[in-house]
Amino acid sequence: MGYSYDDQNIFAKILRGEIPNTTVLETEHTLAFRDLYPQAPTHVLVIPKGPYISYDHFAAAASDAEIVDYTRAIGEVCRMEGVTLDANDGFRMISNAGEHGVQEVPHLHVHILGGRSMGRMVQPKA
Ligand code: DGP
Repeated sequence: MGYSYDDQNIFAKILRGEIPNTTVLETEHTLAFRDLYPQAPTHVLVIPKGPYISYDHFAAAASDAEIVDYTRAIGEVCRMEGVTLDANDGFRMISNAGEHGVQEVPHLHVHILGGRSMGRMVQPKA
């Protein structure tokens, strides 16, 4: 069983310019844009431009250049949004994967959430 990327997912369409987005940062290998349904004053999604489904897929298959670019872009977005610890009270980074992670869009994305306390990381099981 390997990784099977669906190039009809919403973020692939955003990368192809078929769906508009509110871009926060674009680099050679990375795009960051505002979540359509923000759950905090800062809610930015950061995605690699390459066809990766999840963080584990990206970590295994992406080039060193893509991984460095993505990692630095995430930090840069935090700085641009003013949520870094040298400027503010911090943020939460989330990357959901698959069914157990409750991932809606099957293209790797990190959520950067900040501007308020995000509460406990995981809700207690009902
Ligand atoms: P996840 O559940 O981790 O796969 O999160 C997917 C996120 O993508 C969710 O917070 C809502 C957001 N989203 C879904 N469709 C769109 C879209 O068309 N544009 C933008 N900017 N965000 C979207």
